[in-house]
Amino acid sequence: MYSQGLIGADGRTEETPEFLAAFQARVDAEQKIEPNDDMPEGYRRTLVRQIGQHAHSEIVGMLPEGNWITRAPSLRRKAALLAKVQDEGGHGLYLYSAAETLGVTRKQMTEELLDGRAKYSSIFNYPTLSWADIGTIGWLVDGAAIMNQIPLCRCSYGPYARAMIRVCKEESFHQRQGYEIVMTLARGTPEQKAMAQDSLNRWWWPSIMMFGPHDADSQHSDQSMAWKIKRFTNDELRQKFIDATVPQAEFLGLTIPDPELKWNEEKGGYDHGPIDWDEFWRVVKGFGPCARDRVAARKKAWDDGEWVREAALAHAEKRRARKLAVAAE
Ligand code: BYC
Repeated sequence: MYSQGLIGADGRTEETPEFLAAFQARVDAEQKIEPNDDMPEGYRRTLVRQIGQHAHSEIVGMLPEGNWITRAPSLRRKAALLAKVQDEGGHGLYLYSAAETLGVTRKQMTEELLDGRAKYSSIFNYPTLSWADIGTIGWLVDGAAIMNQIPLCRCSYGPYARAMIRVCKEESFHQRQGYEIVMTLARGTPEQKAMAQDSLNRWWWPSIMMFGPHDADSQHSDQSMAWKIKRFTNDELRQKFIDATVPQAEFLGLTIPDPELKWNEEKGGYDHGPIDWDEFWRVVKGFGPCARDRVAARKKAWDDGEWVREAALAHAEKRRARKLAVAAE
Protein backbone atom coordinates (compact mmCIF):
# COMPACT_ATOMS: atom_id res chain seq x y z
CA MET A 1 0.00 0.00 0.00
CA TYR A 2 1.50 3.34 -1.03
CA SER A 3 -0.05 5.75 1.47
CA GLN A 4 1.74 5.42 4.80
CA GLY A 5 1.10 8.98 5.97
CA LEU A 6 -0.84 9.47 9.19
CA ILE A 7 -3.94 11.60 9.11
CA GLY A 8 -3.35 14.58 11.41
CA ALA A 9 -5.90 16.46 13.50
CA ASP A 10 -6.49 18.93 10.62
CA GLY A 11 -7.39 16.06 8.31
CA ARG A 12 -4.17 16.46 6.30
CA THR A 13 -1.61 13.72 5.81
CA GLU A 14 1.35 14.08 8.16
CA GLU A 15 4.61 13.60 6.36
CA THR A 16 6.18 10.72 8.25
CA PRO A 17 9.57 9.45 7.00
CA GLU A 18 7.76 6.30 5.82
CA PHE A 19 5.30 8.37 3.81
CA LEU A 20 8.08 10.43 2.20
CA ALA A 21 10.12 7.30 1.39
CA ALA A 22 7.07 5.59 -0.15
CA PHE A 23 6.34 8.68 -2.24
CA GLN A 24 9.95 8.84 -3.44
CA ALA A 25 9.90 5.12 -4.28
CA ARG A 26 6.83 5.69 -6.39
CA VAL A 27 8.51 8.57 -8.23
CA ASP A 28 11.68 6.49 -8.67
CA ALA A 29 9.60 3.69 -10.18
CA GLU A 30 8.36 6.22 -12.78
CA GLN A 31 4.75 5.97 -11.61
CA LYS A 32 2.77 9.09 -12.43
CA ILE A 33 1.40 11.08 -9.49
CA GLU A 34 -2.25 12.01 -10.06
CA PRO A 35 -4.39 14.77 -8.49
CA ASN A 36 -6.11 12.61 -5.85
CA ASP A 37 -2.91 10.89 -4.72
CA ASP A 38 -1.26 11.78 -1.43
CA MET A 39 1.79 13.92 -2.04
CA PRO A 40 4.24 15.88 0.12
CA GLU A 41 3.19 19.49 0.58
CA GLY A 42 6.55 20.63 -0.84
CA TYR A 43 5.93 18.64 -4.04
CA ARG A 44 2.50 20.22 -4.42
CA ARG A 45 3.83 23.72 -3.75
CA THR A 46 6.72 23.31 -6.19
CA LEU A 47 4.31 22.27 -8.91
CA VAL A 48 1.87 25.09 -8.21
CA ARG A 49 4.79 27.55 -8.40
CA GLN A 50 6.26 26.12 -11.59
CA ILE A 51 3.02 25.39 -13.47
CA GLY A 52 1.60 28.76 -12.38
CA GLN A 53 4.72 30.57 -13.62
CA HIS A 54 4.57 28.57 -16.82
CA ALA A 55 0.87 29.43 -17.39
CA HIS A 56 1.49 33.13 -16.72
CA SER A 57 4.41 33.05 -19.18
CA GLU A 58 2.23 31.67 -21.95
CA ILE A 59 -0.40 34.36 -21.39
CA VAL A 60 2.04 37.25 -20.93
CA GLY A 61 3.96 35.84 -23.92
CA MET A 62 0.98 36.72 -26.13
CA LEU A 63 1.63 40.44 -25.56
CA PRO A 64 4.95 41.08 -27.33
CA GLU A 65 3.81 39.11 -30.37
CA GLY A 66 0.23 40.35 -30.35
CA ASN A 67 1.77 43.79 -30.75
CA TRP A 68 2.67 42.85 -34.37
CA ILE A 69 -0.53 41.19 -35.58
CA THR A 70 -1.86 44.36 -37.21
CA ARG A 71 1.54 45.10 -38.76
CA ALA A 72 2.41 41.68 -40.18
CA PRO A 73 3.85 42.18 -43.69
CA SER A 74 1.40 39.88 -45.53
CA LEU A 75 -1.90 38.10 -45.02
CA ARG A 76 -0.08 34.76 -44.77
CA ARG A 77 2.20 36.07 -42.01
CA LYS A 78 -0.75 37.67 -40.22
CA ALA A 79 -2.78 34.42 -40.27
CA ALA A 80 0.19 32.39 -38.98
CA LEU A 81 0.96 34.90 -36.22
CA LEU A 82 -2.70 35.06 -35.15
CA ALA A 83 -2.80 31.26 -34.92
CA LYS A 84 0.45 31.19 -32.94
CA VAL A 85 -0.69 33.80 -30.42
CA GLN A 86 -3.99 31.95 -30.05
CA ASP A 87 -2.06 28.72 -29.40
CA GLU A 88 -0.13 30.43 -26.59
CA GLY A 89 -3.44 31.46 -25.01
CA GLY A 90 -4.57 27.83 -25.23
CA HIS A 91 -1.35 26.65 -23.57
CA GLY A 92 -1.94 29.08 -20.72
CA LEU A 93 -5.48 27.76 -20.18
CA TYR A 94 -4.27 24.14 -20.28
CA LEU A 95 -1.64 24.95 -17.69
CA TYR A 96 -3.97 26.87 -15.38
CA SER A 97 -6.23 23.80 -15.46
CA ALA A 98 -3.28 21.53 -14.63
CA ALA A 99 -2.40 23.78 -11.67
CA GLU A 100 -6.03 23.81 -10.51
CA THR A 101 -5.85 20.03 -10.02
CA LEU A 102 -3.44 20.85 -7.16
CA GLY A 103 -6.05 22.79 -5.22
CA VAL A 104 -5.28 26.34 -6.29
CA THR A 105 -7.74 28.53 -8.19
CA ARG A 106 -7.10 30.56 -11.29
CA LYS A 107 -8.21 33.65 -9.36
CA GLN A 108 -5.52 33.04 -6.71
CA MET A 109 -2.87 32.50 -9.37
CA THR A 110 -3.86 35.64 -11.24
CA GLU A 111 -3.86 37.72 -8.06
CA GLU A 112 -0.36 36.45 -7.29
CA LEU A 113 0.80 37.47 -10.76
CA LEU A 114 -0.73 40.93 -10.43
CA ASP A 115 0.72 41.65 -7.00
CA GLY A 116 4.18 40.37 -7.99
CA ARG A 117 4.28 37.22 -5.83
CA ALA A 118 4.21 34.95 -8.88
CA LYS A 119 6.73 35.27 -11.67
CA TYR A 120 6.53 34.86 -15.43
CA SER A 121 9.41 34.19 -17.77
CA SER A 122 12.03 36.94 -17.88
CA ILE A 123 12.05 36.81 -21.69
CA PHE A 124 8.66 38.50 -22.05
CA ASN A 125 9.92 41.69 -20.45
CA TYR A 126 11.78 42.67 -23.60
CA PRO A 127 10.21 44.79 -26.35
CA THR A 128 9.48 43.65 -29.93
CA LEU A 129 10.97 46.54 -31.89
CA SER A 130 10.85 45.17 -35.45
CA TRP A 131 9.12 42.50 -37.53
CA ALA A 132 12.34 40.47 -37.35
CA ASP A 133 11.71 40.10 -33.61
CA ILE A 134 8.64 38.00 -34.40
CA GLY A 135 10.85 35.60 -36.35
CA THR A 136 13.53 35.60 -33.66
CA ILE A 137 11.01 34.91 -30.90
CA GLY A 138 9.74 31.86 -32.80
CA TRP A 139 13.26 30.66 -33.57
CA LEU A 140 14.96 31.31 -30.22
CA VAL A 141 12.24 31.73 -27.59
CA ASP A 142 10.03 28.89 -28.80
CA GLY A 143 13.21 26.91 -29.51
CA ALA A 144 14.33 27.39 -25.88
CA ALA A 145 10.80 26.60 -24.67
CA ILE A 146 10.84 23.30 -26.59
CA MET A 147 14.24 22.35 -25.17
CA ASN A 148 12.91 23.03 -21.67
CA GLN A 149 9.48 21.47 -22.19
CA ILE A 150 10.20 18.18 -24.01
CA PRO A 151 11.60 16.72 -20.76
CA LEU A 152 8.53 18.07 -18.92
CA CYS A 153 6.44 15.57 -20.97
CA ARG A 154 8.04 13.01 -18.61
CA CYS A 155 7.37 15.05 -15.46
CA SER A 156 6.22 12.87 -12.55
CA TYR A 157 2.97 14.82 -12.18
CA GLY A 158 0.48 13.36 -14.68
CA PRO A 159 -1.65 16.40 -15.60
CA TYR A 160 1.42 18.59 -16.25
CA ALA A 161 3.19 15.88 -18.26
CA ARG A 162 0.13 15.25 -20.43
CA ALA A 163 -0.47 18.96 -21.05
CA MET A 164 3.11 19.31 -22.22
CA ILE A 165 2.70 16.78 -25.03
CA ARG A 166 0.29 18.94 -26.98
CA VAL A 167 2.08 22.15 -26.02
CA CYS A 168 5.39 20.81 -27.39
CA LYS A 169 3.80 19.78 -30.70
CA GLU A 170 2.49 23.30 -31.17
CA GLU A 171 5.73 24.95 -30.01
CA SER A 172 7.59 22.96 -32.62
CA PHE A 173 5.37 24.45 -35.34
CA HIS A 174 5.98 27.91 -33.82
CA GLN A 175 9.73 27.43 -33.89
CA ARG A 176 9.62 26.56 -37.59
CA GLN A 177 7.46 29.55 -38.50
CA GLY A 178 9.92 31.80 -36.65
CA TYR A 179 12.95 30.27 -38.32
CA GLU A 180 11.30 30.67 -41.71
CA ILE A 181 10.68 34.38 -41.08
CA VAL A 182 14.32 34.89 -40.07
CA MET A 183 15.52 32.85 -43.08
CA THR A 184 13.44 34.99 -45.45
CA LEU A 185 14.94 38.15 -43.97
CA ALA A 186 18.49 36.74 -43.90
CA ARG A 187 18.18 35.91 -47.63
CA GLY A 188 16.52 39.23 -48.46
CA THR A 189 17.98 42.70 -49.06
CA PRO A 190 21.02 43.86 -47.05
CA GLU A 191 18.63 45.97 -44.94
CA GLN A 192 16.48 42.93 -44.18
CA LYS A 193 19.51 40.85 -43.26
CA ALA A 194 20.73 43.67 -40.98
CA MET A 195 17.29 43.71 -39.32
CA ALA A 196 17.56 39.95 -38.64
CA GLN A 197 21.09 40.39 -37.23
CA ASP A 198 20.00 43.28 -35.00
CA SER A 199 17.17 41.17 -33.67
CA LEU A 200 19.48 38.23 -32.95
CA ASN A 201 21.85 40.63 -31.17
CA ARG A 202 19.06 41.77 -28.83
CA TRP A 203 17.40 38.40 -28.16
CA TRP A 204 20.35 36.01 -27.86
CA TRP A 205 21.36 36.70 -24.27
CA PRO A 206 17.81 37.01 -22.87
CA SER A 207 17.01 33.68 -24.61
CA ILE A 208 19.82 31.80 -22.94
CA MET A 209 18.83 33.39 -19.61
CA MET A 210 15.39 31.77 -19.98
CA PHE A 211 16.83 28.50 -18.65
CA GLY A 212 17.32 30.12 -15.25
CA PRO A 213 20.38 30.65 -13.03
CA HIS A 214 23.50 28.48 -13.21
CA ASP A 215 23.06 25.16 -11.42
CA ALA A 216 25.11 26.32 -8.44
CA ASP A 217 22.66 29.20 -7.90
CA SER A 218 19.44 27.31 -8.66
CA GLN A 219 17.46 26.97 -5.42
CA HIS A 220 14.96 24.40 -6.61
CA SER A 221 16.79 22.18 -9.10
CA ASP A 222 18.09 19.46 -6.73
CA GLN A 223 14.71 18.76 -5.14
CA SER A 224 12.84 19.10 -8.44
CA MET A 225 15.23 16.63 -10.07
CA ALA A 226 14.81 14.17 -7.18
CA TRP A 227 11.02 14.42 -7.57
CA LYS A 228 11.42 14.04 -11.35
CA ILE A 229 9.60 17.29 -11.99
CA LYS A 230 12.73 18.48 -13.79
CA ARG A 231 14.75 15.90 -15.74
CA PHE A 232 17.73 18.11 -16.62
CA THR A 233 19.38 20.99 -14.82
CA ASN A 234 19.22 24.58 -16.06
CA ASP A 235 22.80 24.48 -17.37
CA GLU A 236 22.31 21.13 -19.12
CA LEU A 237 19.32 22.47 -21.03
CA ARG A 238 21.05 25.77 -21.82
CA GLN A 239 24.00 23.82 -23.25
CA LYS A 240 21.72 21.65 -25.41
CA PHE A 241 19.98 24.77 -26.71
CA ILE A 242 23.23 26.54 -27.59
CA ASP A 243 24.61 23.44 -29.32
CA ALA A 244 21.46 23.09 -31.41
CA THR A 245 21.17 26.80 -32.25
CA VAL A 246 24.72 27.71 -33.32
CA PRO A 247 24.57 25.63 -36.55
CA GLN A 248 21.15 27.14 -37.31
CA ALA A 249 22.63 30.66 -37.06
CA GLU A 250 25.55 29.59 -39.27
CA PHE A 251 23.12 28.26 -41.88
CA LEU A 252 21.37 31.63 -41.88
CA GLY A 253 24.67 33.48 -42.23
CA LEU A 254 24.01 35.36 -38.98
CA THR A 255 26.47 35.90 -36.14
CA ILE A 256 25.67 35.03 -32.53
CA PRO A 257 26.69 38.06 -30.45
CA ASP A 258 29.16 36.21 -28.24
CA PRO A 259 32.83 36.55 -29.17
CA GLU A 260 33.71 33.79 -26.69
CA LEU A 261 31.45 31.21 -28.33
CA LYS A 262 33.78 28.36 -29.31
CA TRP A 263 33.45 24.65 -30.01
CA ASN A 264 35.01 22.62 -27.21
CA GLU A 265 36.10 19.28 -28.67
CA GLU A 266 36.69 17.74 -25.27
CA LYS A 267 33.20 18.36 -23.91
CA GLY A 268 31.54 17.98 -27.32
CA GLY A 269 29.68 21.28 -27.01
CA TYR A 270 30.14 25.04 -27.28
CA ASP A 271 31.73 27.17 -24.58
CA HIS A 272 30.07 30.55 -24.19
CA GLY A 273 30.89 33.92 -22.68
CA PRO A 274 29.67 35.09 -19.25
CA ILE A 275 25.95 35.71 -18.80
CA ASP A 276 24.95 39.05 -17.27
CA TRP A 277 23.22 37.70 -14.16
CA ASP A 278 22.68 41.19 -12.77
CA GLU A 279 20.46 41.91 -15.76
CA PHE A 280 18.68 38.57 -15.30
CA TRP A 281 17.86 39.15 -11.62
CA ARG A 282 16.83 42.75 -12.30
CA VAL A 283 14.34 41.49 -14.88
CA VAL A 284 13.15 38.58 -12.69
CA LYS A 285 12.55 40.99 -9.82
CA GLY A 286 10.17 43.04 -11.97
CA PHE A 287 12.45 45.75 -13.34
CA GLY A 288 12.64 44.55 -16.96
CA PRO A 289 12.20 47.09 -19.78
CA CYS A 290 8.50 46.24 -20.32
CA ALA A 291 7.61 44.81 -16.90
CA ARG A 292 5.23 47.58 -15.91
CA ASP A 293 3.36 47.44 -19.25
CA ARG A 294 3.05 43.66 -19.14
CA VAL A 295 1.54 43.57 -15.66
CA ALA A 296 -0.69 46.58 -16.42
CA ALA A 297 -2.01 44.80 -19.54
CA ARG A 298 -2.80 41.67 -17.52
CA LYS A 299 -4.50 43.75 -14.82
CA LYS A 300 -6.64 45.54 -17.40
CA ALA A 301 -7.64 42.22 -19.01
CA TRP A 302 -8.52 40.75 -15.60
CA ASP A 303 -10.55 43.81 -14.58
CA ASP A 304 -12.29 44.11 -17.97
CA GLY A 305 -13.17 40.41 -17.83
CA GLU A 306 -14.90 40.63 -14.46
CA TRP A 307 -18.41 40.93 -15.94
CA VAL A 308 -17.73 37.91 -18.19
CA ARG A 309 -16.72 35.79 -15.19
CA GLU A 310 -19.76 36.99 -13.26
CA ALA A 311 -22.08 36.25 -16.17
CA ALA A 312 -20.57 32.79 -16.70
CA LEU A 313 -20.96 31.98 -13.00
CA ALA A 314 -24.55 33.26 -12.92
CA HIS A 315 -25.34 31.16 -16.01
CA ALA A 316 -23.76 28.05 -14.47
CA GLU A 317 -25.64 28.66 -11.21
CA LYS A 318 -28.94 29.01 -13.08
CA ARG A 319 -28.37 25.77 -15.00
CA ARG A 320 -27.45 23.95 -11.78
CA ALA A 321 -30.62 25.23 -10.05
CA ARG A 322 -32.72 24.18 -13.05
CA LYS A 323 -31.16 20.67 -13.04
CA LEU A 324 -31.81 20.33 -9.28
CA ALA A 325 -35.42 21.44 -9.75
CA VAL A 326 -35.94 18.86 -12.54
CA ALA A 327 -34.33 16.13 -10.41
CA ALA A 328 -36.61 17.02 -7.47
CA GLU A 329 -39.80 16.74 -9.57
N1 BYC B 1 12.26 33.95 -15.65
O1 BYC B 1 15.75 27.49 -8.66
P1 BYC B 1 15.49 27.91 -10.06
C1 BYC B 1 6.85 30.09 -22.81
C2 BYC B 1 13.22 32.00 -11.02
S1 BYC B 1 8.42 29.68 -22.35
C3 BYC B 1 11.70 34.28 -14.46
O2 BYC B 1 16.41 27.40 -11.10
P2 BYC B 1 13.30 26.32 -11.11
C4 BYC B 1 6.59 30.63 -24.15
C5 BYC B 1 12.56 30.76 -10.45
O3 BYC B 1 11.15 30.78 -10.64
C6 BYC B 1 8.72 30.26 -20.71
N2 BYC B 1 12.04 33.66 -13.30
O4 BYC B 1 13.95 27.59 -10.40
C7 BYC B 1 7.48 30.51 -25.18
C8 BYC B 1 12.99 30.87 -9.00
O5 BYC B 1 12.22 31.85 -8.32
P3 BYC B 1 11.01 31.48 -7.26
C9 BYC B 1 7.99 29.57 -19.60
C10 BYC B 1 12.95 32.67 -13.39
O6 BYC B 1 11.83 26.48 -11.03
C11 BYC B 1 7.22 31.07 -26.42
C12 BYC B 1 14.39 31.44 -9.09
O7 BYC B 1 14.45 32.11 -10.32
N3 BYC B 1 8.46 28.24 -19.39
O8 BYC B 1 6.01 30.01 -21.99
O9 BYC B 1 13.90 25.06 -10.61
C13 BYC B 1 6.06 31.81 -26.62
C14 BYC B 1 15.48 30.39 -9.00
O10 BYC B 1 15.47 29.52 -10.15
C15 BYC B 1 13.54 32.27 -14.59
C16 BYC B 1 8.41 27.67 -18.17
O11 BYC B 1 7.98 28.27 -17.21
C17 BYC B 1 13.17 32.97 -15.76
N4 BYC B 1 13.69 32.68 -16.96
O12 BYC B 1 13.75 26.47 -12.65
C18 BYC B 1 5.14 31.92 -25.57
C19 BYC B 1 8.86 26.24 -18.10
N5 BYC B 1 14.41 31.26 -14.34
O13 BYC B 1 9.94 30.77 -8.11
C20 BYC B 1 5.39 31.33 -24.35
C21 BYC B 1 8.62 25.60 -16.77
C22 BYC B 1 14.36 31.04 -13.03
O14 BYC B 1 11.59 30.61 -6.21
N6 BYC B 1 9.52 26.10 -15.76
N7 BYC B 1 13.50 31.89 -12.44
O15 BYC B 1 10.53 32.82 -6.76
C23 BYC B 1 10.76 25.59 -15.56
O16 BYC B 1 11.23 24.70 -16.27
C24 BYC B 1 11.52 26.10 -14.37
O17 BYC B 1 10.63 26.73 -13.49
C25 BYC B 1 12.70 27.08 -14.74
C26 BYC B 1 13.34 27.57 -13.42
C27 BYC B 1 13.74 26.35 -15.57
C28 BYC B 1 12.18 28.30 -15.50
